[in-house]
Amino acid sequence: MLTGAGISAESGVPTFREPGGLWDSAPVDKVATAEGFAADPPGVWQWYHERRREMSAARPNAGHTALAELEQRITAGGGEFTLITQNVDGLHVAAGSQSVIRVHGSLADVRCTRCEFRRHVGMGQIDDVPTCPQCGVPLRPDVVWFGEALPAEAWQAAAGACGRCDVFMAVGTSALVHPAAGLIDLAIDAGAKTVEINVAPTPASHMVDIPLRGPAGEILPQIVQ
Ligand code: BJW
Ligand code: ZN
Repeated sequence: MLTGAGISAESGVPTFREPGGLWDSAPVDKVATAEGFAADPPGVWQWYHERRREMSAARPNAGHTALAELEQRITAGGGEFTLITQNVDGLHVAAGSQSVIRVHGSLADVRCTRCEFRRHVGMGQIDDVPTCPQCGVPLRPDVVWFGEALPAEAWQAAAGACGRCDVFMAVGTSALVHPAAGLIDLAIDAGAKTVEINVAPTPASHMVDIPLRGPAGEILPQIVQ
């Protein structure tokens, strides 16, 4: 299972590339690259504080809950279920999903731009520009920006699961951002039955066996039923 921003849309969390989405109001190279952060830590933090505030008010929707239930059922029957998410909002864990691989990090975590310091800070209010207690430089959100490698352990686990799965679903992702979008190809190459759930077509739509058009919060509960 690969999820993207669309699964959280029905919880009120904005997506990136839809009209009116996050990339309409923020320049990607300024807020989602290491270079942009180095040039203006307060400006980038301001944008992330606003998103953290939005996320702290968001609650899991029927799509998140359905995936948690699907996992419970499959594992109770002795099967394997892996939820790979590109989302940084924490809503899958809040919904009760157990096996969650976050390939783009988490907005509830910060890390140092110089040393190995990392801390879970939750979604509550933090300093305007938090600094590292070990070396004093600005801390950054522990998310993956463009041009950065995905966390190695998470990526290996995600690629491994896709390489041995029988059924693969891509839910609420534009399938444009790599390497995450390449997980769909890995699953196809592994011979998996593939499903896409999305309100709009994506580059993956013609690749999957079953493209399902509609909101994840409606389709996923029906699949579980
Ligand atoms: C609904 C719905 C509802 C709405 N129900 N559906 C190969 C080819 C081309 C480019 C590259 C490539 N390999 C690498 C690249 C470069 C780049 C990339 O992919 N660029 C493309 C955009 C062109 N990738 C990278 O830079 C990655 N790093 C990398 O490759 O490093 C290489 C390296 C190796 C070794 C050492 C060093 C470097 C990193 C990518 C990081 C992405 N980060 C972001 C920001 C995270 C932090 C934050 O949140 O601020 O991750 S960008 C943003 O996009 C975010 C998302 O996770 C990601 C994916 O977006 P997502 O989730 O798909 O959202 P949307 O908005 O695009 O789509 C929403 C979808 O939902 C839509 O389809 C709607 O229709 C649908 N929807 N409501 C169902 N109710
Ligand atoms: Zn440090």
